[in-house]
Amino acid sequence: MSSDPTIKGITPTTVKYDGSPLRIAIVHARWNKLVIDALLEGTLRKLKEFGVKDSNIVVQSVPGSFELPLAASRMIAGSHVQATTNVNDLLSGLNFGTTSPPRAQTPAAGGSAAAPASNAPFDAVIAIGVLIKGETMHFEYICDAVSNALMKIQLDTGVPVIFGVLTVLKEEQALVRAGIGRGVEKGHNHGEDWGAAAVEMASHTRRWK
Ligand code: DLZ
Repeated sequence: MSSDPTIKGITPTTVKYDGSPLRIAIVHARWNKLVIDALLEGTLRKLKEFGVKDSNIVVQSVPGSFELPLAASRMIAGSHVQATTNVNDLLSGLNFGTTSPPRAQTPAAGGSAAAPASNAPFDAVIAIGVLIKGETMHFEYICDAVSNALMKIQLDTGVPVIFGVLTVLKEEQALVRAGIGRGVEKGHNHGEDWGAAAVEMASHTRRWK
């Protein structure tokens, strides 16, 4: 085996995108929760790093990945959808198997210190799911249906839909892609890339209108 560094992965952009005017929806499945929680944490952390305001992030869970396209589609159609959970409270409740210190609690959405909720259309939707191959053809059908449907939604609506769906053959592959691998290699949290992709694509599509 070669010890050459891998050429895989995204080249970071040199442009500094500003997330502060953006409104972003996250829809996530609840199957394989440990990995989902880590990916959600990475996504939220990156959105906040780019300056996306807590009050402009709406997180909606659905049962499984098969439900993601409908949720993404309805979030885009119903821009009035409001957050029911404060992003920082959500972050502090996530269980993703790391030893991060607990995060400071902030007032719930609608509390006195919360920024006023916006009902502007979403600039991007991030769909997060973890599909792990089992013994049947279930995996293949769901992967195919979900990836095609999410692509169709973004092309039909012009709103970027970030493909945050891991389609893995083994559990360990999912853990490593969420930065919580159990071996020496903890891996990289792909949620961070999805947060950054959402801010970049939302910024582009605002200019392309
Ligand atoms: C049924 C099912 C199976 C077997 N595996 C997964 C999975 O690995 N990841 C996931 O997100 N969802 C899974 N599901 C649930 C389906 O996505 C869907 O929620 C149900 O079939 C109900 O429509």
